[in-house]
Amino acid sequence: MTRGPDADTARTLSRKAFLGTAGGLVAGAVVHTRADAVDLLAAQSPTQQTPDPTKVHGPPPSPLGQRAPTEQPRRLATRPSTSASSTTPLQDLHGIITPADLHFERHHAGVPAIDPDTYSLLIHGMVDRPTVYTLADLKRFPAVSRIAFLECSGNGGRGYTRDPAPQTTPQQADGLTSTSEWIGVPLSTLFREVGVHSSASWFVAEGGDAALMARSIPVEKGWDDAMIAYGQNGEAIRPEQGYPARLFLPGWEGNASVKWIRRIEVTDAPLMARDETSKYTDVMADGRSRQFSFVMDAKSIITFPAYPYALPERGWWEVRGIAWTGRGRITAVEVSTDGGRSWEAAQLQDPVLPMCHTRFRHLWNWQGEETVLMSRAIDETGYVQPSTSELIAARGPGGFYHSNNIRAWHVTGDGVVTFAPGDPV
Ligand SMILES: Nc1nc2c(c(=O)[nH]1)N[C@H]1C(S)=C(S)[C@@H](COP(=O)(O)O)O[C@H]1N2
Ligand SMILES: [Mo]
Repeated sequence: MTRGPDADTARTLSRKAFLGTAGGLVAGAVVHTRADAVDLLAAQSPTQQTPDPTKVHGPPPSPLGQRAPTEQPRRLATRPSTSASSTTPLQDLHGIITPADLHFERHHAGVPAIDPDTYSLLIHGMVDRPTVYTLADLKRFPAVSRIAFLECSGNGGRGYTRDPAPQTTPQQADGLTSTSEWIGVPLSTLFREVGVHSSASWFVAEGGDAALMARSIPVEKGWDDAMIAYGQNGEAIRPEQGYPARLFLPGWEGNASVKWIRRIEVTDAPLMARDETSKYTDVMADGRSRQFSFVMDAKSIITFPAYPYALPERGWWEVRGIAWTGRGRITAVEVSTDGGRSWEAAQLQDPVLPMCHTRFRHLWNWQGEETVLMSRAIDETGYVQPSTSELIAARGPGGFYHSNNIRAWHVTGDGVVTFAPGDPV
């Protein structure tokens, strides 16, 4: 039987199933006789807190489900302020979908309360028919669904250094990325409805929160795969994610996916708004700044084993993580278990979707050596996730946005795992 890494393996019975012995891959409690099985069931016996579940009926069905009380994944708020963020507990998740209540948050003026009955979206500017859409109007158009990541371009700044803090969790390192199924109306449908002029080259998206956040987007993205999303993982989009509707731009920096969207102005020039001039521009090594760097570069992070986990024993461990890219599909993730001296192709777990978190897995037989674990993502354009030194050489020491350099985990001979510089030795 394969046990999860977090399982508290009760080894009260004989344990003979190790790789190379009884054929099992992972150490577990092996049941050899009927007496062993009776012992095992007795070990699950009731305590004062939890009565024997085979002796009492449980509660009836309920209108709203709850997590098991022993599962308490939490977003981590960076600082208590209205212009703040909270991170997804990447190390606690399975698969690729982020439960909506754990989707990271980033907002510049708190979460507004917007009445869906009076909500509207105005599209005007270089169009034939300026139009106001209600939420019901938006929902009436043919809908699309897309499973895709959303990442803040400020994600991962903590790893953009040759000397990162060892006590950093995956959530703290890279928790400003999440994946949802987004449901909504393609912006191209609305563009056709209002008759966007062929001479238009940009559109400005404006949010209805107190930040009045505005971003200029090349009009091609609107025709391509942009959407006005009102659904998230099977339900209405959460208030934190932009209820009742947001712009969603697959693969592009989160900031441009304007939440609580209330206005789109089609133009022939960018607005030069605050969030595309003083912020969300990237200082380069030569001191100049890069503007409108929309696409998120390929990136990956090992989420297990990772700080604060400690490997309890030698043997086979599955190194697990996520990789993603704004340029299409992840085609490979390579894992090094020897500090970057050698790299092996990890297994990609289906589904592998474009612009979406992709799971990778790699079996590792740890024999108690001190080492460094690393992963690097490769996408369908051939782009390879850079080392920290490579990225610093290109971007200079002051990089803050788009920090997609390799992440690494140092493992001591005792199995203690800490965050480490993403530079192969
Ligand atoms: N109206 C509005 N849209 C916004 C923001 C905001 O503060 N106001 N924050 C942006 C930033 S910086 C990011 S990273 C994403 C975060 O989306 P999420 O909170 O759904 O994860 O929303 C973007 N859209
Ligand atoms: Mo962001």
